Amino acid sequence: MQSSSEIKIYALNGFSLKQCLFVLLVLLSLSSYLVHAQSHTSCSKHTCQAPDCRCPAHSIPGNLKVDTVPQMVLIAFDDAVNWDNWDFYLRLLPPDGNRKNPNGCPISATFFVSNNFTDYCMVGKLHARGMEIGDHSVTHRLPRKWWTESNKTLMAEEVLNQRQNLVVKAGIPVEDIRGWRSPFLQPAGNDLFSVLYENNFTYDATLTYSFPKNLYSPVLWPFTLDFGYTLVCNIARCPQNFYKGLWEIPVVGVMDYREHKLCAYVDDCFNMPRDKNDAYQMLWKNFLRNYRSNRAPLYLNLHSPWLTTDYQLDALDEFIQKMVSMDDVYLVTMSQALAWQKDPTPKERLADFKPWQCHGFRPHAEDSKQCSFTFRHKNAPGHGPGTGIETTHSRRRDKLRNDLLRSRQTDRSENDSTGKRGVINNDDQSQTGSSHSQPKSTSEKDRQGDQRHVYHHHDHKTHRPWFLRGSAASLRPSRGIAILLVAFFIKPGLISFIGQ
Ligand SMILES: *[C@@H]1O[C@H](CO)[C@@H](O)[C@H](O)[C@H]1NC(C)=O
Ligand SMILES: *[C@@H]1O[C@H](CO)[C@@H](O)[C@H](O)[C@H]1NC(C)=O
Ligand SMILES: *[C@@H]1O[C@H](CO)[C@@H](O)[C@H](O)[C@H]1NC(C)=O
Ligand SMILES: CC(=O)N[C@H]1CO[C@H](CO)[C@@H](O)[C@@H]1O
Repeated sequence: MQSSSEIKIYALNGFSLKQCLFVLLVLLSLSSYLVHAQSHTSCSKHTCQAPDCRCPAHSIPGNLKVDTVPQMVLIAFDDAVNWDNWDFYLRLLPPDGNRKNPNGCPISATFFVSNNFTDYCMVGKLHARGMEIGDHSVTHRLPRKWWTESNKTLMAEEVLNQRQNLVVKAGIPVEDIRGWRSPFLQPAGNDLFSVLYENNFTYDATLTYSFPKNLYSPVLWPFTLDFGYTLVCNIARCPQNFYKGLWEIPVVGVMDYREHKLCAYVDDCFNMPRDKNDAYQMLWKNFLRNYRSNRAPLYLNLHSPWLTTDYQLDALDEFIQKMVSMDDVYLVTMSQALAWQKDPTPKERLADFKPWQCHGFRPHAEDSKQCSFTFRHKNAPGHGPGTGIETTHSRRRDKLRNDLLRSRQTDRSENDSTGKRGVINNDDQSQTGSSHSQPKSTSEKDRQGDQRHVYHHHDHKTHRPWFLRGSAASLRPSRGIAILLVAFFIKPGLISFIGQ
């Protein structure tokens, strides 16, 4: 009977341990019911069903077995398209279509095109060769803060006027312009997402996601915003309202070649690759992470200036060649990835998968149409370095770069007071997509190095305790019942065990 004195220690003011335990268990199960009562407004397999709704998750769409899932690789270039980067695109995505996916169709990629310095004739040619063209704003203006503080009217101008530019100047059908990415990966909350939603955009590709932390964890699949954005808001302002059927293709970082830090953009790593092998290994290891875990799409976001370093261009070229040689890897556009996700098709049946067919591809589309290019090729006769065009262009570019650095410094001091820093780096280094960036001076590099991190904002939704956050964490009534049942079953045994 010595243990009964121990029991008294735990019992409170006249309540027996039995009663305490029972009350505790009842409370527990009650709370899980309450959580569920809220959850008609949260994402779960009951409230959100394929094909048009998807909660943020790692699980494979359609519950396919992992080795039947085609590994999608989503290469996306941001900013202006012009002579500064045209040759890179020709090399990586050859116009004769001889780089093919396993279904026999040419590989493709996505371009988020902003207006300033863009040659729309080139954009039209990319589109004719099966590339997806997305909307990346008219002005891509500085400072970055402008985008955070923007209102719906201003966002509508940026989004819709640029879509109109792409339609009118590049001759792209409006229904082919389905995606948006904000400059500097800087969202503007509901002021942005309501514009996208009301104007028939299919997806946004702006919101940064600061996981996975290493090269072994599975990667997030694209999801919809039917129940708002429930993940940690890495760069505020994230959308808070619900946008039924609007997809989010998250910006998931790639791990740098030292496996040390995540980079939002391939070209924006704290540890820049030192040679071709570093660059290739970085791409390859990140590929393997997806390929060997849940085969979520590999998101490779970059700016063309990264390719002005020859070994980086060579590495990406070799990487694409490697991808093309694998029989279960597909380089597709973002819209094609979403089409697959709505209709998850095992790789054996992809030959007939409609959204990945190639009837839209027109080989050598750039031969059929003569463009009068806005920005001359750096090697074009009479327009080499030192000509009027080049110097105006370079001066403008240098000014932009300085503005960008200044704005980052402003941002930084403003934000130091929060004391919180995120993992993903959202610096958008290039306004123009220039190929002439000189190797960075040490001081510039240092300054950038200082600003590797962006600020870790949490919106009010994420102030919920960790176990209630995200889609996977919502408790369901089944769990409440389970707790109650367990309570009733073990109660006599438990009490008698302790009580003896
Ligand atoms: C971009 O173009 C717009 C309109 O042509 C112009 O007003 C603006 O100054 C340009 N922005 C930059 C950063 O060059
Ligand atoms: C948005 O901001 C602009 C510039 O600050 C202002 O002129 C306009 O009235 C604002 N629109 C709304 C709807 O607040
Ligand atoms: C959006 O698409 C639907 C059908 O595809 C069409 O009826 C509607 O007019 C479109 N709305 C806008 C704003 O383009
Ligand atoms: C350390 C630092 O510079 N903190 C600044 C952060 O921003 C606020 C205003 O937004 C300044 O008052 C702080 O001095």
